Amino acid sequence: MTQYKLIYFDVRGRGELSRLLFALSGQEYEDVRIKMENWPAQKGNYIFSRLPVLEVDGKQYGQSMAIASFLARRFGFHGKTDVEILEVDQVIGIVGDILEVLVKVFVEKDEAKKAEIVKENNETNIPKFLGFLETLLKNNRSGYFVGDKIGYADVAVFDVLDAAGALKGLVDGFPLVKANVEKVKTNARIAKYLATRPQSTM
Ligand SMILES: N[C@@H](CCC(=O)N[C@@H](CS)C(=O)NCC(=O)O)C(=O)O
Repeated sequence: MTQYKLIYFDVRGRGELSRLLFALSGQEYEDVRIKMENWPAQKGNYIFSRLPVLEVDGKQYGQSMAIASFLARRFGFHGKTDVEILEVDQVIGIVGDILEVLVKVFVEKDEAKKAEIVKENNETNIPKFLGFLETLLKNNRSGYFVGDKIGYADVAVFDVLDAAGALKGLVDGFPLVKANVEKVKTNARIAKYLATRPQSTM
């Protein structure tokens, strides 16, 4: 049986999407969470000296989105046809756009500038991307982004909106996205994982 190990820090960040995909699949894996204070000593053990890293039968792979995409394919949550894969990747592109504006908040050290970025994100950037997602759900009509069951795209959107603090308030103006997020949160395996996952602020 294939052995999986996911190594990341003890936060959600760029590792949580893969953890959610493991949860959704029901696949067992080792969830290794490195403490920041231990990182400098361990950094050299990992490919690219960055995390997350996925180990598949002892071989290391880096890059969070490549890892998530692989897990989605392996466990049957990616698109089933080339067009469905395009549709999933289209959503993942929007998730990347949201991540890009979120990262600006985390890297800004000046509190006043940080507040300005948060304001612009909440008032302009994130609603714009939520609008794109609402359109995709309207067109697909199943309540899911691609096909008619929960998949990689749905979980990725939930994860990035959670990180953006958009699950309460911001999402309210986008009823189809809100309903889609509810479907993800109430999926039995995801719900179980969410109830037991370590609490972290990011
Ligand atoms: N593009 C990479 C970025 C990886 C990355 O920046 N990882 C950060 C944590 S989110 C890291 O390992 N930082 C510690 C370091 O660079 O020493 C990915 O998506 O995996």
